[in-house]
Amino acid sequence: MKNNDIRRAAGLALLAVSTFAISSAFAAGIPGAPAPFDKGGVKIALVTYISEGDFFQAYQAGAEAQAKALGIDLRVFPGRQDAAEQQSQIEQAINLGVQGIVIDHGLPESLKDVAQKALDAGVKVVAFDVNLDNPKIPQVEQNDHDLADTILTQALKDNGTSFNAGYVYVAGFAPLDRRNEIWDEVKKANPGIVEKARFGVVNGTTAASVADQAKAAFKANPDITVVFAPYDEFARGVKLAANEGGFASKVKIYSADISTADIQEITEPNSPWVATAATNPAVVGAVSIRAAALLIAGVDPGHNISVKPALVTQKELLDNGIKTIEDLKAKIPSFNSSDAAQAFWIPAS
Ligand code: SR1
Repeated sequence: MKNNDIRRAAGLALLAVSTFAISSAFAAGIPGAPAPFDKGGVKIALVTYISEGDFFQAYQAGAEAQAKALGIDLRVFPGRQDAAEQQSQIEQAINLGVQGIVIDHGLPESLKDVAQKALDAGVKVVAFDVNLDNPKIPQVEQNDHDLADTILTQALKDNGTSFNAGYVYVAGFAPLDRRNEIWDEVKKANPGIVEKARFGVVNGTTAASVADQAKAAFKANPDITVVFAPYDEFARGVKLAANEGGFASKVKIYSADISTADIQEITEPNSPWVATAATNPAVVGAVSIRAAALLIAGVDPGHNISVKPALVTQKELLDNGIKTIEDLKAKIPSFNSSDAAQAFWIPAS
């Protein structure tokens, strides 16, 4: 190791240690909880692949709140859509001596080996929305088949079974791949649906990049009337393109996910974004931490852990004056909490 590398490693270790020291000030243990939660001092890493956007920020906030309630020192490694960096962050987490790692999205090929390395080191691993294909690693998801089925059923209800569609998709992301399976089924069952354009990108500025692609797609296919954009950053991009290109009045956008900013976009006058199917990402973040905590306590949380999505339409938001996620929590019980990965000793977040 060169001197620069040694200094960098020492700096990272110091940063990590001080992060733990600050956040563990309240970690005195939970009376009646199984070890090691009865004494406290449990360390978990949340290693993300995507950190931009409302969904991922809310997911992280939910994970942090649940970690705090459990007295866990949570170290968050923010992803930058960089597979090599995410891999190296998992290595760092193992070296820091965490008891658990939550891997949030990523590319399976770059993660399977390092996840196995963590397991071999005795670290418990939970995967959210990345299929690590390992019986020892529970998989958390938002029931993406159900999610896609829910939103596409609404699209058929609004538009009938024959329409020209645009579709936003990037292969390789587990939730998008699962949603794509349902899109394929719906097209097969309804031959009147014609997919005129397919585009998509996931990067640090997904919405803006998708907007550029959508502009070109609308220009080349002015007869598109429905866009399936099953990620809120995709939907924002398509909406921007539809507004700027003058297509907003004849296009309807169906998406996944929701946030307070999304609610504003959906409910603004003449918005083409008419419905979404979504969970509260903060609830999913909390579930991911609870699954890791159960594993650390020696309890099997189950292999497939699912948080059920709900349909949210523009009409419902407008009719009920819903402006924020907090407002939505009052209407949709599953936006407050989930039964997944619960135990009597786990406090609510
Ligand atoms: C690039 S994958 C984006 C999706 O991940 C989460 O499952 C969110 O629902 C989002 O749509």
